[in-house]
Amino acid sequence: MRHDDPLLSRGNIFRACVYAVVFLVLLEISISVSFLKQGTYRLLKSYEFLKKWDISRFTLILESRNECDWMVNATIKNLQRILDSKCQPVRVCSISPPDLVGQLETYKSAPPYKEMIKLYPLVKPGGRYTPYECISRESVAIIIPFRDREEHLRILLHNLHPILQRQQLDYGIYVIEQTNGTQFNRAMLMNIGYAESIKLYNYTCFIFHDVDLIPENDRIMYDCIGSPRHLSCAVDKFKYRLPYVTLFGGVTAIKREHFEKVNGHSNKFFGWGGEDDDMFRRLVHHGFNISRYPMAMSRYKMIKHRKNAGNRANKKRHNLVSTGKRRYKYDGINKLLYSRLAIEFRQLHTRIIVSINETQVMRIHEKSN
Ligand code: UDH
Ligand code: MN
Repeated sequence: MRHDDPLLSRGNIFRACVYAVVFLVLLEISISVSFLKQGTYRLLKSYEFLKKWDISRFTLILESRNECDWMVNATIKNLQRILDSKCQPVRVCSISPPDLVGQLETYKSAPPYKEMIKLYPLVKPGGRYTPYECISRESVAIIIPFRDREEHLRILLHNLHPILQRQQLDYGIYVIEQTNGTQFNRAMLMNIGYAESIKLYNYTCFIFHDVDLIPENDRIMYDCIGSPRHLSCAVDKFKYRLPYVTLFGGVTAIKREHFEKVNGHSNKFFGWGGEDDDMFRRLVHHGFNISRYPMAMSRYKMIKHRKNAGNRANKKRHNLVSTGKRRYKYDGINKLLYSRLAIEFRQLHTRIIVSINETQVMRIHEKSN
């Protein structure tokens, strides 16, 4: 055995090579980690832009990186979707979704639920949907005040789900059902829909939707803008004309922060009529302008129906509307008295069954606040 130069022994040379390889591997890892941090940081920064609606910048930053491994480490909750879908949706959904068709033939009937759920396989239990191809700008809760209109509901769901999916919305459909025995309270049910849906998901936009109104155009976007929007302006039942200019019934869209600012709807309107006029006044009182799409676009069909016995015209409605202003502060979502009897996550909607005690609700007054 030759041991004249131990430094250059094979063993040592081999060891040196191993150290060099290990060193290079570590160097590579540390470079990747710093790149990763930088990537995550850039993503965080871009998310800030997103929040400020600077969407082009957000898209740009994401597009400039083709690989998505670094994104996998982003910890932002709202971007979980990118991760879940293996980095698929990197773009924020467009303001004008690509698959919209405009004027539509509406479905006037609907298959039984057993058949219908097969038509909408991407809808998750509770009537929830999140687009796979892009990141939605906001989350929308569709709130439907409801009692004893099962067929209308089936037809509405059959019409709405495909439209909302084409609109690329992150949405959920909530049917708020009032039990029998009291006069129907549409506005209070919508308040309950707001209160219950935000317990389930961070909704930022609300669409309050009569069960019997079917949109005839998928460009009527079910999203929220800078001011509350009245969507159902031209209804076939009224010969596609606006019955009066301050009408705010049927289908409306309101940002969560705006809805909260006006304390939601009034809870005091039992029976038919007045609650939408009260809401219109509330919004105007708080400085909002109501916006509408052009009449030619915002067309709806009302499914034919009679007045329900549990929804008699409210004789007190004119008086309630004219004295409404003094109640805005305490009559609304900050004082909601009801019992939730059930919550059911059905295949194409969430059903929330509530009972309302009219005497109790009417008794709430300023001093109790
Ligand atoms: N609603 C129910 N069940 C009821 C009452 C009302 O689900 O018993 C809900 C439903 O979402 C409905 C909305 O409240 O779309 C508005 O009630 P409505 O449809 O009875 O009111 P609308 O103003 O009708 O549309 C007025 C009576 C029309 C009579 C027409 C006679 N030709
Ligand atoms: Mn109706």
